[in-house]
Amino acid sequence: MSFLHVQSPEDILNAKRLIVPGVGAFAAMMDVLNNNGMAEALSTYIEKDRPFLGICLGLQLVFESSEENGPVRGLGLIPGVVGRFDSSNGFRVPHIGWNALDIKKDSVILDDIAHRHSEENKEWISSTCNYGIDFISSVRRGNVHAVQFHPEKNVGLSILRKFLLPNSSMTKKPLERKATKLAKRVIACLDVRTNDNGDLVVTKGDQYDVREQTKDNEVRNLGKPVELAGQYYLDGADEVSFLNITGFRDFPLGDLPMLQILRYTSENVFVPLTVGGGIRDFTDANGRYYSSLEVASEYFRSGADKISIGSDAVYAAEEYLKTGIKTGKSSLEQISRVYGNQAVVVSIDPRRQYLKSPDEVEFKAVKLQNLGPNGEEYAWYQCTVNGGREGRPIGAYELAKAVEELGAGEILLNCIDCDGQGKGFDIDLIKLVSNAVGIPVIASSGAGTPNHFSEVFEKTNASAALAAGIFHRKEVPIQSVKEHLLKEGIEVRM
Ligand code: 1PR
Repeated sequence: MSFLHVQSPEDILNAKRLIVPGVGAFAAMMDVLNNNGMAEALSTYIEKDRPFLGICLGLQLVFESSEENGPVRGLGLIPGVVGRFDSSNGFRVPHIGWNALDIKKDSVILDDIAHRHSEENKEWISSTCNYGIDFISSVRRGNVHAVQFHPEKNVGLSILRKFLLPNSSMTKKPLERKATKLAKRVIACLDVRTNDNGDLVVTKGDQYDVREQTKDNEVRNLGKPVELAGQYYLDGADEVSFLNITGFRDFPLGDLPMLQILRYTSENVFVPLTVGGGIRDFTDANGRYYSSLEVASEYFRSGADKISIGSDAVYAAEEYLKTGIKTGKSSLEQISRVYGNQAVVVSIDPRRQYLKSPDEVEFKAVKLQNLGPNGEEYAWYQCTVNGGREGRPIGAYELAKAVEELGAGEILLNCIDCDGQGKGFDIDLIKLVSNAVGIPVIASSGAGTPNHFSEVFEKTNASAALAAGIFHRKEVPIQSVKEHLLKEGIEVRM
């Protein structure tokens, strides 16, 4: 079997089997398809019932229209509008993570991954999922299949095999179907930077200081990025994040090893990969200008499912709060317009600033569970840029709300005070931010025991919890964190 990357409408019409994979925003995709004649070719191909597999956007495009950036018209081959979830019922939007399917009887490509059949067999729907409401997670008619989720990861390989080789079947026993509830995610994070010998290593800081407290003051080296990521995937991590922590000063496209790391990692790691660090507009020494969109595109092409923006999102939020205008020009807005907000994470690096009274500052403050060093009862969380080196005049609460409006699909909420301390997540901070926004929040910094994970899920609205040090130092395996969560009645993907 040979694979061809489609370049023209003719390539579509000549294909024996066609896969349209996702990651993108609806309007940007339809622009491309309409402008080069591919929309028409796709309609012809699908109308003739030739073998088609749409993934995510590839499913959405066959419907009449989408609300994502619009309304914007799709191919109109299946009646219906792709709508936005209603976040007013307390469910976070976008729907990111691992969920089970309710598979109907004529799914075919899903037959190897579950065996529960439903009496319901509407014309197109081959499976549904539940997120407060039942929604369509896949459609099928004849040779035309499309799935809303990304099946290329993990058990999804069997879906691709079934589409490409319809007569094959798995030797493994089909998986049992579980209740459909979005699982809380456990994420392994790898802070990556070049050490003093010029090698790209996984490092780990204490309150963001990644250098050993020795005479040589060398960068702490906790292992090789590709190897560790592969290990965390095998250990059951739901996602893996790479943060290029010196990206704010080194241009990421000049940092080719980082792109290579992504390429090698994505060959063996079949859970979503996020990469952050240095995503911003950049002009190199020769005067060549690179937009943040080009930087992000290179990361996506190299295997990232999501990109994460730190410093540049702080500047964008400050500007937006000052002017009240969405210019559409910030890296956050540009990348989310083209790739969709589910692909854009904003990483926040706040530092606690203690207060005697919440009225001392214009930023949202919290009443602390534990008093500050001088008996302070309150704190606000000051955002920083450049890896915690510079405090900015904006709080984590204000930043989170602003970046949600600008198009962020998820927040990675670090805390400089807790980073590397192993004393637990900053519950006050995570409560503050996860109650302020409707997008998923990843709790980060401070995990030391499995109990810290259950605590953060029980006491806050975090959708995921991220840790680094305890996994790198092999103090707590990912599997035991998940077993503990399961024992505590918290839904996880085992
Ligand atoms: O500003 O867009 O270039 O992005 C820089 C990115 O690099 C940001 O996401 C920022 O959080 C990250 N970063 C910068 N400097 C550091 C540092 O440590 N010196 N790392 C850094 C952030 C925090 C977490 C860490 C958790 C969990 N590291 O990623 O993994 O705190 O740690 P723990 O479980 O050991 O407590 P830009």
